Amino acid sequence: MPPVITAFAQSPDRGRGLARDMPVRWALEEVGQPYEVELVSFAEMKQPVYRTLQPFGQIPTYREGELALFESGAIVLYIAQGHAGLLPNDADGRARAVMWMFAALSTIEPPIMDRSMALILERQEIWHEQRLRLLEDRIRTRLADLSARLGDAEWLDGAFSAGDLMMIQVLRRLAGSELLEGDRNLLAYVARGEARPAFQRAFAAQLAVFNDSAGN
Ligand code: GTB
Repeated sequence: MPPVITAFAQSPDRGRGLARDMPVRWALEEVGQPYEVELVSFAEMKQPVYRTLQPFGQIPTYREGELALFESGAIVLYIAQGHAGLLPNDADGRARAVMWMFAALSTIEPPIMDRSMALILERQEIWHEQRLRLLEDRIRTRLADLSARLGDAEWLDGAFSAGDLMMIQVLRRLAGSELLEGDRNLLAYVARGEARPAFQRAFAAQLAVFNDSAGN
């Protein structure tokens, strides 16, 4: 039986590949592992039966035999550890790829998520502009450091790895913003990730869900 992941039946991102089933789909495509998708509504995600899989009532989850996982980063790591293609063979290289996954999720993503939330939830507040400037300055600093570290390399540490996958997915949340557009190096890095055939297949699969749900 192929693994089964859960994803939004109706994704609020309208198929832009920003929901967190995207990195899981991308990882599965990179390693050539077929998978099935169970689509869940917001109401279903909050039911006790779903919360046995995901205590916070969120997507994605991953089931394979007796194993049930949640947290997109943990799922991508599990997939990467079980297949060739997303982690280097040598122990030091593997540890560094995992380090980059953590850097994506715990150093780069937090201010980016805070900005997304501020744009959605805090526009009416009198302090919105001030907070947005502060968050964007924080993001700029992080991106400049990341860009300097990447330099003119293709990927963060040798061959493409799960670290790049998570980092590129996090950076994609800034698509269309001058924060990313203003850094040609990182913009090209994201474009290289998005050009990978595995990314394209994953993106097409989640977009098809949106198109079906919208009757397109
Ligand atoms: N840390 C968890 C993980 O990485 O798996 C976070 C999971 C999570 O945030 N899931 C979101 C969810 O299920 C969907 S991806 N939310 C429903 C809820 O909490 O009730 C986050 C997301 C949502 C929407 C957009 N968007 O519209 O662009 C992008 C990303």
